[in-house]
Amino acid sequence: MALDTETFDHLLATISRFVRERLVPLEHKVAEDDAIPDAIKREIRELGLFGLSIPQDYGGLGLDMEEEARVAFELGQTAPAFRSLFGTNNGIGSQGIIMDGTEAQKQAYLPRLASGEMISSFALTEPGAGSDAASLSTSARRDGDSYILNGTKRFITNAPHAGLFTVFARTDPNQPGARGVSAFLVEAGRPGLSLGAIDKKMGQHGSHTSDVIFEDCRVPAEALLGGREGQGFRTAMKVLDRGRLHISAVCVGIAERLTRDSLAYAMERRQFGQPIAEFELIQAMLADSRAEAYAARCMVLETARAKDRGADVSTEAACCKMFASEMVGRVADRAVQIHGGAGYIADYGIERFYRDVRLFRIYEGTTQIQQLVIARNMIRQAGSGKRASADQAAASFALPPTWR
Ligand code: COS
Repeated sequence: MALDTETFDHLLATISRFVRERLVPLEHKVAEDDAIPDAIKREIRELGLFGLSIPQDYGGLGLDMEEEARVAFELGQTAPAFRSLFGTNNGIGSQGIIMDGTEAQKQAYLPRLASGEMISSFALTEPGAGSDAASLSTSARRDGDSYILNGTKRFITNAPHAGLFTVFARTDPNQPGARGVSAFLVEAGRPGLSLGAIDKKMGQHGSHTSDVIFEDCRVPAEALLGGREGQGFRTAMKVLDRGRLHISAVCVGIAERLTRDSLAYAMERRQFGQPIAEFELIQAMLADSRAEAYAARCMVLETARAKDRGADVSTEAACCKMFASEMVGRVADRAVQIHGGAGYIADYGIERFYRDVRLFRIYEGTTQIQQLVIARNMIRQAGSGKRASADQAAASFALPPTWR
């Protein structure tokens, strides 16, 4: 544990209270206004939520993965737009710097990201490069002691609010795949960097995405993440391994919230002379949701602990993301069904969650990409004839022993 048990329990209880007392009552307003009130943003900053996973040396709380997952279970108890505000600072927007940045880059940005003074975005996806991230075409041409960036990034979370972008661009035009890709830390406001209009999305209103456009955008050579070309794709993959685990934990939290709301409704709503919770067909849906959320919670915690022990959890994180994001989709669908007509009406908020959770099966790697990652790793491991390390074996404890 990064924090002592008492400190962490206190933090968790504070976040839980904040979510229930401050955020849940505002869910509808945030979705209607497509904006999070400034007062709430301030409280989120004061609670330290922007720096949950940023090391203490750089001003964050320095939570380990298990602690972060347990916080994410709590954050999932409300509309995901709130978490999205500080999600990039803790995850895909800061982890590249933490994992592969130079000391100067860490000093320059992490304290500001941890305090929430600066918002960060992860600019990987392009109009022509989504799941096939290694085919990206944004270019970064070396010119003296700077690089000149050209290209467009698409669906970039928090771009309209970002002060810093981790931008993935091709520094070697002769290397078409992953090896030609480098990562850059580009500050907002640079000449040649502009944003597209805010995207109109299916859900998660209050969280914003847009295009990020580079037109002869000159950045100093020190903006190259880690000071090394050709490492960008590996950085992106490592960041996503971690991000996928965090998203899985959020899915668990939302599934638990929707199951609780469904149970409360089923116990109150009466039909045929009794609460509908007395009907076995409703009970079956409640039980399925409860069991599936529990399974995902166990997977996430087990994988988080293995990651904290230093194991390579690429396969397990993909398993978690695939299962948890599909699971919360099923739970949200059942929640609408249990609420019946009320589930389809905006006032009850269930249809909002139904739309919100749809994104989890798409971003940070679609379900199909998770399947690909899992199967490819299985084949690679089997083909190499190597047994998994002890840590990996522990992380994949659910597999039959002969598979390890
Ligand atoms: N950790 C560290 N390095 C990794 C890695 C991981 N999890 N996964 C891959 N790499 C490395 C590989 O080792 C390889 O390095 P070498 O060339 O030195 O051997 C390099 O990265 C390329 O890997 P690979 O050949 O597997 O790349 P592919 O082009 O086949 O793509 C997928 C792999 C499809 C898995 C990748 O493109 C992907 O995850 N796509 C989804 C992108 C995504 O999630 N987008 C969401 C937008 S961000 S919100």
